Amino acid sequence: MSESMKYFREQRLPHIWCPGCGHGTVTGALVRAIARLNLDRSNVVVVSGIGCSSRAPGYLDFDTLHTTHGRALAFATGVKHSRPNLKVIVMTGDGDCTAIGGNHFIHAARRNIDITTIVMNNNIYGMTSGQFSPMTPKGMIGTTAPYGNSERSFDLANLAIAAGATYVARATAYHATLLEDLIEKALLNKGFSVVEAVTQCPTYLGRRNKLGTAVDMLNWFKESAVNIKAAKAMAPEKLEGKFMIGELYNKPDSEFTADYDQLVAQLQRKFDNFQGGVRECAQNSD
Ligand SMILES: Cc1ncc(C[n+]2csc(CCOP(=O)(O)OP(=O)(O)O)c2C)c(N)n1
Ligand code: SF4
Repeated sequence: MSESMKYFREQRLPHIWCPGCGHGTVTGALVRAIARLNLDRSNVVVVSGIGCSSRAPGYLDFDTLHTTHGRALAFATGVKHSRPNLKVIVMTGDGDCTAIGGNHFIHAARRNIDITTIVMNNNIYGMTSGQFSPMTPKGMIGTTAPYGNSERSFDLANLAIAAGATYVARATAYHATLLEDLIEKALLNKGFSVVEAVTQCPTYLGRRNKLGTAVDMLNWFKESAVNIKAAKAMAPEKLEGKFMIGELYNKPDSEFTADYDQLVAQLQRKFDNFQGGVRECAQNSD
């Protein structure tokens, strides 16, 4: 039995995902990263919203919270704020995180709260049968965009960086080893970390857009993703139609719960001094 299997609730298997779905690959990468860091199971909390991707924590043997659609980061913020010693991880989908959950996402980034967020981006709402999400590329077909999506999509990594996240990375279900490495680094960052895991939904995105099988979709990731380190040496025309993977941003900064605790300690000292002063006054007036 592999070392990482100890983190699974085997009695909850088999999982609900369709054959060829990329969500299992991403879940595997997270669990292997946790195993590498040998994190204590009783200190890890995994939180999700609603969606096929958000079912992942149900298979994991940590304290897990399967919450409401879009609210994973709100629940996770509550957990981290009340118990800052815990390692809090969010597993979310592109719809869950960037549509209904978009506001929570930018504010968690702004606070730089120490939460590692794995966004399983399959560019579609899988669970509810393929409506377009804020990350569906323009022109792609979804059940709510039968003639092609006419909206522009978010660049999640740039959004996270602009909002204040201190670690931002991207990999795909094809680049599973890189994904594991990046999640490990994200878990080590003391601050808001985002790993965008580009995954395939062959059932809805793939089928409706005639992208072929899950293997064809993985091959497309292989051909279209360029590591940011390699991209630096490439001519712009070679990068047309490609997307970047690897570590996109890594600039640690002060973290919300640590700052908050410091503020509380400062106020406590002031309060203690004030109470000491009051006691002295009372004694002098006796
Ligand atoms: C408040 C609310 N609105 C809408 C839904 C319906 N809903 C459930 S899952 C989902 C989309 C999930 O998409 P995504 O987060 O991209 O995950 P995926 O299923 O693709 O992994 C939606 C819209 C809901 N459960 N609750
Ligand atoms: S509908 Fe798509 S995202 Fe959901 S389990 Fe199936 S392949 Fe995965």
